[in-house]
Amino acid sequence: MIDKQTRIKIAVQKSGRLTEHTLELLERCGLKYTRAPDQLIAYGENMPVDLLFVRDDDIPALVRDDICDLGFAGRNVIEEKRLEFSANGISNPYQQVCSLDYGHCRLCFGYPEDGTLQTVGALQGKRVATSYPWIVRDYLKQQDVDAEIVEFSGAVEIAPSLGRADVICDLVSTGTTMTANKLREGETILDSECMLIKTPIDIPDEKVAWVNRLLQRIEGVMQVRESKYIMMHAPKAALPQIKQLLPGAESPTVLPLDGTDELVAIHVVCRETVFWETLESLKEVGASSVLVVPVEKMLA
Ligand code: PRT
Ligand code: ZN
Repeated sequence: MIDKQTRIKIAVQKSGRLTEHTLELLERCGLKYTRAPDQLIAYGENMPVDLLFVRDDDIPALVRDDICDLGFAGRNVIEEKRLEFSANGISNPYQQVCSLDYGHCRLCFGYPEDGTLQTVGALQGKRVATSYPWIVRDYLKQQDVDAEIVEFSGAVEIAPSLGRADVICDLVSTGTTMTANKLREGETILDSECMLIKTPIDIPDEKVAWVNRLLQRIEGVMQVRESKYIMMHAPKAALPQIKQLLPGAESPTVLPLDGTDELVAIHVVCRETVFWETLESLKEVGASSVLVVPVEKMLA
């Protein structure tokens, strides 16, 4: 059964666009768990961690109420619920720990292609269909536009053709859905990706070490995504130029090479993508035998 005191509870989307990436991230942090089909809780086998599988919309409240210590959800959902909590007098409902570079999308206005409305400025007195009433209302207020919000829980794109709204404001990733519904993408009001949130309440002593360990591992997994370990031989004199060429590099390790005083071996971790152009530039300043290998794990 759930041991509230010592086991970390993490809210994960049950089935949707964030599920696979989130579980993969947790697995890369070393978590092993068993999940029986249709079960709402999975128990960690090698860490005191339990996963609660829920709808993404429920994740902010589970974290805010300290039922879960951590939760993974899109910034769109986190911000929408934050504004709703705030309107109900609850400030700082959760701590936003980090963004996770998956689940990317944007919350955008969509204008009917055959209509005259083109910008937010023209929406005075018009109807906007959205699943994000708090974010949209907040944005319109900032723009000094008084429009009616028509709340839709899904299929927002069809609201204008049903005559239920004049424009929409919905999530877009490729843009195909808007185009298919004869809508032109307009202003972006929020850029979103999956985020990790944490309970506003201090984590109890019994759990704090494992929570910190998990957060550190998540940071490590994020860092190694783009990181590369680069090895090369180069003239000692070219070291300053080589350092400048390497994106996001830490201090390189410089090792002597047998049989030569001029050449050295250089090993370095780069935290950004290494392009072919960079390798070609390294060669131009005298580097040879350049090897670029992916980094599997990193602990800062
Ligand atoms: O059941 P549950 O409530 O958990 O799931 P859900 O249906 O609410 O969410 P889900 O799985 O569709 O999305 C989860 C999260 O993924 C969202 O909250 C976003 O943070 C993120 N995400 C990324 C997206 C999209 N991309 C996306 N394209 N969420 C929704 N869409 C929809 C959008 O609403 C529109 O209908 O996809 C359509 C547009 O896609 P394109 O590619 O045609 O532009
Ligand atoms: Zn949802």
